[in-house]
Amino acid sequence: TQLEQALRNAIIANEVDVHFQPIVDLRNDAVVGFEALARWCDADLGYVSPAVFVPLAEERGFIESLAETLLRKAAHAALSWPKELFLSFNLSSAQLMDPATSSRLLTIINQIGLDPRRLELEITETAVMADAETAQKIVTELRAAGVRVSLDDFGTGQSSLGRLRDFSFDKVKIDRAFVSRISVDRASEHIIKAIVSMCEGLELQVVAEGIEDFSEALKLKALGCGMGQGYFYGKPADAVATMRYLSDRY
Ligand code: G
Ligand code: G
Ligand code: MN
Ligand code: NA
Repeated sequence: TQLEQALRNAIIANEVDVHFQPIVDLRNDAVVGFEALARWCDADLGYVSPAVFVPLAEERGFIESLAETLLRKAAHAALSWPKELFLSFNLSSAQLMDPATSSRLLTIINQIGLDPRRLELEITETAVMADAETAQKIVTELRAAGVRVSLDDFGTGQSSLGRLRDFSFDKVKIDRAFVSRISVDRASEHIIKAIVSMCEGLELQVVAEGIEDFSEALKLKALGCGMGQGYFYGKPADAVATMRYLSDRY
């Protein structure tokens, strides 16, 4: 298709970009890391969402080359940041089904010189479930190299608490569906409180996603959530704007 060809060309031409959204320590609002988010604007097709082109690349079998371009750009940017903040990178389900993924990712950051302890990989429960055995193997290899792994969109999809016991993660990202309802219904507040308490027991870090205003930030702090992310702290921005954001602070 036209979209597929345009995407293949954009990857080769290095035109798929990566933006960065800050993740903060909720106790003091200090930036602790950034999530890398793929962005692509085609000359003819205009802006195409990663929710469209990532699955397309997976289906058509070129997710590896897309992921490699993105990780290269993201890791390069992270090297130039004024502090050793972590870089959080999303893994797709096809990558979690490919046993070569761990060595591929480690080779890339090793070539670029990014310390694996600064890399964090976001995976979803849905992606893990597609091939739990392979996913487990990949995660184990990455964690052995010092890379941290977070469970993204927690609380949505086919969540299983058993997954938290059987799988070794470092961090849980609470889906913004809960955060966006925290001011309007008590149920979301109770659910977040329960997730935070469970994660404390399991020694997992917690990030609340999609914080859009001050009152949500206050509530999450009060609930003991350690980290936050969302438009209130910063929208995803390109590498140059991200450097500016950081130099204003550090
Ligand atoms: O940034 P935005 O809200 O448009 O992202 C839409 C979806 O695309 C989200 O689910 C996000 O996790 C996913 N996404 C964004 N960038 C990447 C990426 O680099 N790799 C993968 N696998 N998914 C991404
Ligand atoms: O699936 P994942 O959690 O990786 O998706 C992250 C996406 O959520 C990013 O692409 C980003 O554009 C979007 N996002 C980040 N912060 C906010 C926010 O505060 N509000 C909304 N509506 N979307 C957000
Ligand atoms: Mn994510
Ligand atoms: Na998420």
